[in-house]
Amino acid sequence: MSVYTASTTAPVNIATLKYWGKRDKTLNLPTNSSISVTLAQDDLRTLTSVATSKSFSEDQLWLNGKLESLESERTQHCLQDLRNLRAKLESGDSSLPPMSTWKLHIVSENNFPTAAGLASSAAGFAALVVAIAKLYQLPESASEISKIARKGSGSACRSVFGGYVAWEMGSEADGSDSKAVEVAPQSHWPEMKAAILVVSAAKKDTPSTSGMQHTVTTSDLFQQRIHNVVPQRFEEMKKSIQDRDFDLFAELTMRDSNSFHATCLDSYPPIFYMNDTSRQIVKLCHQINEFFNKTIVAYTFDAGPNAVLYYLQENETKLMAFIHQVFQRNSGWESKFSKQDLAAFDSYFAN
Ligand code: 2P0
Repeated sequence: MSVYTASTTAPVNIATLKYWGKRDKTLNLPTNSSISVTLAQDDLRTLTSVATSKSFSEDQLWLNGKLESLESERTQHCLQDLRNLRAKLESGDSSLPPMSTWKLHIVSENNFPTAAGLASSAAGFAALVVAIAKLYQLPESASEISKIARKGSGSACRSVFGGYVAWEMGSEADGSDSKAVEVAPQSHWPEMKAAILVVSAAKKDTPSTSGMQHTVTTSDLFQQRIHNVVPQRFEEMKKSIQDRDFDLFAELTMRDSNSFHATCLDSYPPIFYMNDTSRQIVKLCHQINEFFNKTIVAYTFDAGPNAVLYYLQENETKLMAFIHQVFQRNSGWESKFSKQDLAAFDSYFAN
């Protein structure tokens, strides 16, 4: 009996303009548009392989080597949408094997440690949906496929693309215009780099899905954010990427992280994702930019205390020297700094 297979990888994405709030919980329709930068696939990605055959008796998923349930409503939503599209194809071409009625075996693995504190759901759902779309040979565009990944997890729609990605919130009640689009490919701005500073590997105490709904229903500041802040910032950030304007990109990214965490703090009772170390990193980044009299680094924090820093390759050593100096860890960067750099940082911190 024939077994048909397909594989794909999907990258981890980190939002620089945050998605926080749903206007429809079942369809994962957001209250604002968002933008993300994809982390390099060689570093952080989910690899998913799918197989289907008439002989398979049930849908099965192995996640990082463990058999997991596929029963969640979100996963079922994605599988159903993909099967419906495949069934439509089959109804127009009787030579196609009737895969839409067969069971699926799915094997998925992340190449990044759970301790990095990165949400794996975005890359995971994106890889799942893209792998099955490939298996089914669906002709739909990546943006169309992103709408299915969105139903798995909102931020997953952005991981269908690499590089710089926008998730347009859309306005239709059925979600037909709430999709990811490419702002620019990674090759447009290859000097952009990201570093993750792991502050804590502990599981976050307020999950994103319930946290954002709590903010929507209790924060006054949230209304200000979605109506008066994000729409303009969305256009400005896209332009900063298109123009490769790091200064502007960095400022918008830091402001948006602060704005998102401010709405969390303004929720009632408040939600705290950042901790003292996170705040120390925020302060440090501003100090670094002040020290160099130039914006060389931007921070952003998701629904947890870990920092993601964005910087240009040319500034990597300077930036890491500074961070190393402050946190005094065995970072492996010691040997890369010049004596002059270290002396300059020493005297800065001595003052
Ligand atoms: C984002 N986050 O834009 C924002 C910033 C966390 C902070 O998307 O309920 O896991 O599955 O749609 O996508 C985390 O939320 O939530 C998230 P669901 P998701 O990346």
